[in-house]
Amino acid sequence: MGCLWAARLAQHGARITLLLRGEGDLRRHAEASGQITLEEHGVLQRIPVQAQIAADVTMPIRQLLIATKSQDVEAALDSVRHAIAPHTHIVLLQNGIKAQRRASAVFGAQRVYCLSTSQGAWLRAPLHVVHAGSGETWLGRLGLADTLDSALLQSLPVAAMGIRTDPDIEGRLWRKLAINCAVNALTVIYDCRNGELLTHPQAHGELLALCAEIEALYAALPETPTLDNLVSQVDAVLTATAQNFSSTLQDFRRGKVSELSQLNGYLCELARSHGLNCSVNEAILQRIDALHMVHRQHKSID
Ligand code: KPL
Repeated sequence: MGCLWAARLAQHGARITLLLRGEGDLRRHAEASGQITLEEHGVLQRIPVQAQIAADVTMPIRQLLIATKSQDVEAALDSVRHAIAPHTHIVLLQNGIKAQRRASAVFGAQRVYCLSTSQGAWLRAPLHVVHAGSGETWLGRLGLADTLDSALLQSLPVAAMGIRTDPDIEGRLWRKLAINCAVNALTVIYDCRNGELLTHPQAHGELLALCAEIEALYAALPETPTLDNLVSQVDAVLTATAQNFSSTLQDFRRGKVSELSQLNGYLCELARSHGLNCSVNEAILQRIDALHMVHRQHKSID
């Protein structure tokens, strides 16, 4: 997703710099001739972008778009903290809401913008992104229903990314979190496309049990909005994305740390802090941990 945004921002005329974690990423940038390849409907565009190791940034950053997985947001912010000035806009592009809440608490909700997107993208190779499906993108700040900074909006690829402002981005992120908690882990457990959760009887039974617990937790937790029939919302998302592999299953297959600690894990954290039962979500997380262990063992045998 970070590559898609970088490409769109560059096409929009923004002067952007990719902030990379280390030498390995910098080498891959050089191997790609300093270009992002954006693939859409089989057509390739090559877009030159500058890159730098995050820790080496010296100038204050005007706009910082963080496109890491949600569990890496804090480390990403720490790596450029010295370059975050009072005027820096921080834009977060993650699933879940834990990282967004934390960053808003640390930096102030006024300067932390949250994006929620249904754009689809995946990496064919380092810095080669396939734009797999256009969708909408919502932008807002937690707890602030006012209009957004017009300079920020002008600097973003509003038309190309279908960006719209949402005065209740917090509610949107919570609702998306509920859907991700219901869907993502199960696609790993059943190793299936999203749509199969509707047709596989056992998976569907588990989906219904998860939805029931998530809906009950949202009704009981003070910070969450009430969900209006989670099962039918999940049904609609699974039908619309039936052929897709969830982001969590893609991470799992690549042996990457999944975002589930920020999804079901965060919901369980909140539940426990209020003495609420979240046993269905906990059991799902334990099964995922066991699968990760088996996956790692297989890889070390290979
Ligand atoms: O957001 C998603 C994800 O894959 O993370 C869903 C809703 C499951 C669509 O694939």
